[in-house]
Amino acid sequence: MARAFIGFGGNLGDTRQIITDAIVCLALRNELHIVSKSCYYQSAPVDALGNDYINAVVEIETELEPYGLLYVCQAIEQQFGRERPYENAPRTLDLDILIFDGCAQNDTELTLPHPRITERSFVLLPLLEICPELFLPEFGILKAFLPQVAHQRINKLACRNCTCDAKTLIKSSEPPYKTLN
Ligand code: PH2
Ligand code: MG
Ligand code: MG
Repeated sequence: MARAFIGFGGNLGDTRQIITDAIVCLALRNELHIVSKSCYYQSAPVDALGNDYINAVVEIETELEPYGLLYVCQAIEQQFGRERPYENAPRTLDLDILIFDGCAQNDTELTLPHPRITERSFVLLPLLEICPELFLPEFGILKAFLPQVAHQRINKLACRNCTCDAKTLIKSSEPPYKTLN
């Protein structure tokens, strides 16, 4: 089983609800299970237009290969109406694989670990919330980068299902949520 971290984000529509529902969709997949989930964080768009973003990070264990997980993530984005009219356009839902085990690759479709993990408070804070001592060979101990993002405005939100594990999350989420075919 591989351990991976996925970043969730969005700034179009009821993003908190969308992320909550999307995590349920992810949890329902047979090929993976959710280990932990961060709270939700609100921040200004970085190098992008539109409303404030809501972001969260989820830790999973999976039998999938990195590209298998990428296709699952893209399918969930599609379910929630993701459109790509231009680069970094406002979006209902964005799923980014941040870390996949010790995997290091630089493909056009999928770079691992995500190259900007340490530069963005909206990734670093939720990631460190669920894994405070995280170490990556490419970057070292991640918490050492906190001072460099300290100037970026970000608020941790009191969120729905904030501390639930995946099973409780599924039970407590109000149907109907969209299911995968
Ligand atoms: N995602 C982007 C570009 N800018 N800004 C915030 N605050 N949160 C994001 O998730 C985000 C962004 C491209 O994926
Ligand atoms: Mg992104
Ligand atoms: Mg993306």
